[in-house]
Amino acid sequence: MSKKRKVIITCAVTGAIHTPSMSPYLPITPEQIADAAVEAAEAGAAIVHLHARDPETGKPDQRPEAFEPFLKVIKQRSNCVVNITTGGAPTMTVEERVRPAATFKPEIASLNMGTMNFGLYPMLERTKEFKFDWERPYLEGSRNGIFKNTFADIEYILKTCAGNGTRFEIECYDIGHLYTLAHMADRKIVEPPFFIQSVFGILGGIGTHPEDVAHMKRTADRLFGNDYRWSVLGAGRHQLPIAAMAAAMGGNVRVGLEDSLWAGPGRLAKSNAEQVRLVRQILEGLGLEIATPDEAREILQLKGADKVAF
Ligand code: KMH
Ligand code: ZN
Repeated sequence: MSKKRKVIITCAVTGAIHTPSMSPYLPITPEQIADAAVEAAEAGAAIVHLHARDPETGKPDQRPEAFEPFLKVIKQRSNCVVNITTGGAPTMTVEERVRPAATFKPEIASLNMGTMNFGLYPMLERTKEFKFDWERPYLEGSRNGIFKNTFADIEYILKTCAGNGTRFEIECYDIGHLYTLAHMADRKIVEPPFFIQSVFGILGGIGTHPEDVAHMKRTADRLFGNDYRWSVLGAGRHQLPIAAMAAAMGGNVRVGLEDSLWAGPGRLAKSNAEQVRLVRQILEGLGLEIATPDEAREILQLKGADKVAF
């Protein structure tokens, strides 16, 4: 009998898209980020994808010192795979962005595969009152800003982390990003198996239509064959529909308050774990089993939690 497929759930607990005034449940402090990650893992997430924030203002903070307090706690309390962002926020330089992953040498770090528009400003319509001065200009600034990930930036991140044994969550927001990965793979700058996180529904990237999901998978199949593991995330209200589609097509899934604040129409998720439980229901309803952290390590060929620097 063939081995049953296990689905990897990633939970991205806070990110840099949403701002504190949008939801009281968005984790901000190191304690909140650690608790959110551990609870998500207990609910079934094999991987936690982590950003840090200034505990006073909630502003994205990419200093290694901002990550250190929660990394240690998560490692003590959970066997989950820790994934550190190198995306940070679109307002940061690539040198700032890579520092936490270069310092702490995690099992996984994120890697964004192209420069793009990254429109956060439509969320200004929804939130009228902001608690902190930085929130409105941050969202407004996305009208004229870019998320810069040039070929040189991508190589810089890969080379800075080379030798650390860190593998990558390769975030592809459009079809061209898959071709950029194929180019880097041809040059042997990045090694398979590739963990491709297809991102649907960011304003500036591919949309959320089932044809978009199918096209992304078809293209990745054609370019990478058996050399990749596919995961998806849908932004905002598309989170669970995209997860359901991809799970039915053989994919892995990412949830978390980084990508969506919602647990249902008009209903804010009260925690990251709530979203993990919701996606788990879908997976189990489809007759699928979820991967433990150690199973995720085997599937993605990760180095192990004993080889990180935190
Ligand atoms: N929130 C995702 C759409 C990163 O951390 O490298 C983008 C992201 C980027 O996860
Ligand atoms: Zn992220």
